[in-house]
Amino acid sequence: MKLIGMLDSPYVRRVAICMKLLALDFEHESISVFRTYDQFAKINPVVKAPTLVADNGAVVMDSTVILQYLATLAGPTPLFPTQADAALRAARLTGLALAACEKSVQIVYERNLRPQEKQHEPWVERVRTQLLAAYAELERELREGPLPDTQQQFSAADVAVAVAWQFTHMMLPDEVSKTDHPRLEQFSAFAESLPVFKDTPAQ
Ligand SMILES: N[C@@H](CCC(=O)N[C@@H](CS)C(=O)NCC(=O)O)C(=O)O
Repeated sequence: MKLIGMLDSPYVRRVAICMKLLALDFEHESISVFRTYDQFAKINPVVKAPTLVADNGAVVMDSTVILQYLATLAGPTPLFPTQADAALRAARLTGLALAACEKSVQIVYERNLRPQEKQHEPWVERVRTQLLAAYAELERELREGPLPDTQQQFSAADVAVAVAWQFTHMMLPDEVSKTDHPRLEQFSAFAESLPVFKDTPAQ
């Protein structure tokens, strides 16, 4: 299997970390959807990161879809809880973390890809409000629910939360206060200290 895309994408990073936690054998090709568009397009003409090239050559995109497929290759694992309450909490955390990633990416694209005179501040303000709402909800969830103590206990949802927080602060250091989100900050610091996160750096 090959995982295509750069680890500065939270979507690529969450898949790469989960693949390592699943001990799957894969090659990682660090190709940019922007700087190496044509090279990426030869693998996946839609040019979306992450892209997974399966062992039979099938090309699959979207981090959640890729993880859904990878779950079928794994035996029972804490990464993908199946017990209803745990699965529901994982779904809630994952949805919030992915919304936070999406809203962060939208601000980054608006700031970096659009000429300044074409940037639309009411849109950025709306996205910023959504970003803050996602992190406020995540902070509350992390305060109320259990968190993993070891790398082996991580669910894909825990990975998504940690990766999202790191990504937002890497790309938009001033948008979301760390002091207003102490549980997220503490959980992120713990996750980023673990071997699998260190071995899969965003930058
Ligand atoms: N929902 C997708 C989002 C993936 C995504 O937007 N990736 C970005 C890189 S961070 C990308 O491919 N950008 C290029 C584009 O959208 O044209 C997922 O979960 O994989």
